[in-house]
Amino acid sequence: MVVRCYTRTMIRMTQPRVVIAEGAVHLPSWMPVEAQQKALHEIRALADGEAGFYTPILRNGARMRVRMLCCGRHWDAKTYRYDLLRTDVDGLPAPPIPEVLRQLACEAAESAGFSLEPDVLLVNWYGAEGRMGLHQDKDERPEIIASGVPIVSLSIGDAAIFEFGGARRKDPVQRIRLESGDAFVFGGSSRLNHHGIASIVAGTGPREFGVAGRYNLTFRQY
Ligand code: MD6
Ligand code: FE
Repeated sequence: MVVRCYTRTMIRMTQPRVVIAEGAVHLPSWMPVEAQQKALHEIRALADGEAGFYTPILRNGARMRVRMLCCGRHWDAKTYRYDLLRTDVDGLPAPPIPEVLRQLACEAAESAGFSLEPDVLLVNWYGAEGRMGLHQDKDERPEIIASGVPIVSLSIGDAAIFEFGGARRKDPVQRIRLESGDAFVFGGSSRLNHHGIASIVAGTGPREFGVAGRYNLTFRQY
């Protein structure tokens, strides 16, 4: 079944779009405040559900410095594979992607000139000390990666210093401050570029959200 996304109003077309590299687009303030609040509502419902946040433990035994929750499929930190069950956590099935969030991801992809039919959502929560080392997202199906289908990232809460590098780990990185409401989309020839979160800028999120830390949502097509 092909699930279609509704098209956004023309207002969106006039919003800023910063091309960071070929296929990598930063959309500052892409989500209106109401959309961020709606997304937060969905995240809180997931967090309160049976299969809530956990701290992933990597195959080398290290604890990640984020708390995670996966929808659609679960990203297994021990095998670096996607699974329908949270095998490395509690064996529960990954909950479905909430429709409101799925729609947002489709729209963000469109705003960046891409098209995406997400079937996986990873929600990461970062506290003040949260970070994520430079990595590539290469655990999706090879044909999806090869086709350049993008990953859509949405940020809510505290700002973060995002590092965006190149195909090789040692390539120079650009530092981009991602604020609450920003979208970052990368696919095409940037799809396998290294990236990570150097730090969180604590206390910079919109006060009215009542959020501690930062949520990052990455939508993928597996
Ligand atoms: C983060 N983001 O923003 C970490 N991955 O917290 C990612 O690792 C990421 O922003 C793939 C595509 C976009 C991203
Ligand atoms: Fe990533």
